[in-house]
Amino acid sequence: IVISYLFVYLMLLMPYSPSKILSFHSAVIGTGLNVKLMLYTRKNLTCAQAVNSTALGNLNVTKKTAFIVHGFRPTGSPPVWIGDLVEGLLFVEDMNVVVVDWNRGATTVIYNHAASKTKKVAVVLKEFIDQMLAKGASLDNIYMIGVSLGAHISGFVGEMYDGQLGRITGLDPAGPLFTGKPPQDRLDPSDAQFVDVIHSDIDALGYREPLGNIDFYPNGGLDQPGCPKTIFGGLQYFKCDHQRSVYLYLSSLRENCTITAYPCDSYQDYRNGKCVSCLTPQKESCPLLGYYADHWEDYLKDKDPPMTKAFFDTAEEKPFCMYHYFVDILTWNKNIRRGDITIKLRDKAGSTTESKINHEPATFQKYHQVSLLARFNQDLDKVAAISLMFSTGSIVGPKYKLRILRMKLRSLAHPERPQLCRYDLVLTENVETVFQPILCPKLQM
Ligand SMILES: [Ca+2]
Ligand SMILES: [Ca+2]
Repeated sequence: IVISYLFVYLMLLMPYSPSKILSFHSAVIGTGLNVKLMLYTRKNLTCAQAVNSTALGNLNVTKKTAFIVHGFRPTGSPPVWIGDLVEGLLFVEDMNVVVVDWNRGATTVIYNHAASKTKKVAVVLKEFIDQMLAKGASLDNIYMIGVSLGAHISGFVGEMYDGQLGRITGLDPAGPLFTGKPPQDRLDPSDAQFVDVIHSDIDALGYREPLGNIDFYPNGGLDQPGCPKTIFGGLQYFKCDHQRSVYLYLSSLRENCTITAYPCDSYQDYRNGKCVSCLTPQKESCPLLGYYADHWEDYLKDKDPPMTKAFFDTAEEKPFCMYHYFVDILTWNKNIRRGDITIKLRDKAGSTTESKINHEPATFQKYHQVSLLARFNQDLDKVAAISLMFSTGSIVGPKYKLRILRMKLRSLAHPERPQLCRYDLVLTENVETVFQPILCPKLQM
């Protein structure tokens, strides 16, 4: 297993420019630990300033300071997303952003060596933060964003301050060599005042179990839509799921759609629509993924233990958000029917969006209302037409009919929007039925 992970890590994040590949010799023996700290502020957005514990440069200790700590890098080039992350953070808030480049330490074919250096990187960071504190900075204002191995490094720094750091965000924290380790040897919720984690590749490079106050599992956390499913996808096959955590976080800084997550015990329960109310009337929404996840800090830390798992689905590409609706269906077939529902919406302008509810067959029983969770890539405000299709998955045999007494469509994100209804429909299997919805009567159960 270790060998296969070595291979995967070797492939991971290979540079796009061959000239940057280190010589085989230095790659194999590994180079010494050399941690570089590069400071960006709104004054120097594009040109980094090298800082260290004796020279803080432009760093303004009265402002928030975000540290970006990357993961294992078998070659010398910086990760492709670093620039976007720096820019995004400075776009949303006037702060100090310090990129922690421990490339040299991470530049070794041996993942185990890189992993063993994580605690040393943490010590260097502590020296720097100690100097910031001496100059008047507050631990409350320290925010560490750690990617892969970098998430555990952030945890080690936090532990050295007894969890008094303001916040740690772990982006797909590394699994190999860390899974099953005690809290002091990995990221855990006690490492900072608030710890939020995105798990996007729990079946390979990431860490399966929860590690923070809130743990987000996009699309269940195993595999991400739009990523190659086979090795024929090349390098993307190895790193795409893992890196998606970074891109999802980035979308919270840039995109105008916010990703809402639903606290739930399991992905299956989420898909079955069991976890859509966040049960906190004082909150305006369910938890948000990414930069603004800390809006939920007080609520999440009040729980015992202070850990929450949250699930959501994403689209294949930017901006990743999906819009959740409930499709309530009341049927009157004599016999129980099981099958998938595909629903399409069309607005007055002609835009369409589709959702297949096919993760497991829905069960339709006479006079029982079934509430299906539908997820659309677009949020159509004024729905002019709806199409429904019912399928049992069988190609031969009789075409079943689904007799619908009432269907109702309601937005989860916008419960104040009028609900759309339709009565007395008969769906023939695998045949799309298009109709105009009407507003549901008020006070309807
Ligand atoms: Ca820890
Ligand atoms: Ca995966």
